[in-house]
Amino acid sequence: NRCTSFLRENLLTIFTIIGVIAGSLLGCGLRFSGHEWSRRDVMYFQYPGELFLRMLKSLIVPLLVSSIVSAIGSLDLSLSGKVGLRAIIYYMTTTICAVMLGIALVTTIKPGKETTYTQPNATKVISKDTLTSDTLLDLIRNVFPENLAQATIASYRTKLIYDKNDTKSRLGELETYQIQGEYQSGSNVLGLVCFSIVLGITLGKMGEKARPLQDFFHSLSEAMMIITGWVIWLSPLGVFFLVTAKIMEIDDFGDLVGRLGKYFFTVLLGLFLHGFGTLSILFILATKKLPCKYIAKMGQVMATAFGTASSSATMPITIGCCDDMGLDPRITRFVIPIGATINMDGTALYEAVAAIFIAQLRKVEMSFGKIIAVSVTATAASIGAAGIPQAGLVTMVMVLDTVNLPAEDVSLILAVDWLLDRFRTTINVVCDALGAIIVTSLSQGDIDKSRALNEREAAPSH
Ligand code: DAS
Repeated sequence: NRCTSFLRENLLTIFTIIGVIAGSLLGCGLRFSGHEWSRRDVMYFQYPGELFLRMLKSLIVPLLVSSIVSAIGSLDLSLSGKVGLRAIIYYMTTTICAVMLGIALVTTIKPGKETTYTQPNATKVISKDTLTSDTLLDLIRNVFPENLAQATIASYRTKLIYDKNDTKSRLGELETYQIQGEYQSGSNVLGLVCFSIVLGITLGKMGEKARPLQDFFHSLSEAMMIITGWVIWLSPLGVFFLVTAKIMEIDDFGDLVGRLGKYFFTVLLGLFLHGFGTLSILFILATKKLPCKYIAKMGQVMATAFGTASSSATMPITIGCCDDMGLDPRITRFVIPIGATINMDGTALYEAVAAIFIAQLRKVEMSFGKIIAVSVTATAASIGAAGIPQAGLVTMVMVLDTVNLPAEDVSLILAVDWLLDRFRTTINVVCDALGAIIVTSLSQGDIDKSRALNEREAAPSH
């Protein structure tokens, strides 16, 4: 009956993983059936999956704001300060480790050395109001959005337009490869996070006067988690259709095993070593426990992250997973939404590897100074990237700009980005979840002290 209880507990995860595998098989079957699928066919297959993704995305803003505000508001200020500091130190440490690991691997394996460089016929069209070289200033500017309601609407897109005769797309008409990175909304979600933190601190300071607002945000957060519990049951079908449609529209697999094979392997190796090396070591150092039994409980989170390629959409499920692990919900609802927005180790590693891979393709020597520049901008770009599909590809334009590589070269790695995105998103989410466990464990002493203090204050004076 241990087996049956395991199956019952993990039924949804097992079916979601089956959804990913079945979607991959059907996608390959349809892709290699020889039938030319039109964009409309692909859209029909993608449609149910897109609805699932939109349901999860619609929870992001109300859950993010209500969780952060209610969590910080319910912690006393000194405790929330310590928790926040520990979380930021964890995020920066893991992201910098990921970038360094990525750079060590790409400069050792040199995936771009003997690969022939073919000038992409993609003319990058960046409309005037989007990415410019002062993106770092954009990123900081968006931490303070002038209009909260608008904060998650602005989208940003790079149009890589293949000219007709060279387009590798099998979908016929001139394919404008829009990577809708919603880069601005990614930064603007940063703005919501910043506002929520400030509001949470304010409610904490206001004490009893803030009770109505505090209760409102607490109830809103709980309500969002209940809705998440309903939506999550659609995961197997949702990821099945998302993966099927994505594979149906892949231009050519040749890149995957040919020109980009070594690059693909370098990124995967980096993500694997970071996930099961760096993060595990940090986890053991911080909690004195082995991470495996916790990672074993993250199956649904990893399957959803892999299926949707969106860490923001997976965020409600990550919070639910931490609740199931018995973590303090005030800590979880504080650090997970922030982590899902700014802590993307997988993306940071990927952007550092991709930028140096492209430099190798172009036979551009990377001086130590340039490598440092790539490290800094890859870290910043991962903070600025939104938790949505292929956001890391979009913000990588910022990394290329820094080392004077043309942004069009993003199109050189486009062919495999849809798959690497899924792996790096899974690492992003696992890092966030492990972070919640680590921060809770490091803050346990402060939590107990704060609880004892509150109980003493609440106890009737004798
Ligand atoms: N897909 C992004 C995420 O959701 C990561 C990326 O694009 O790099 O985390």
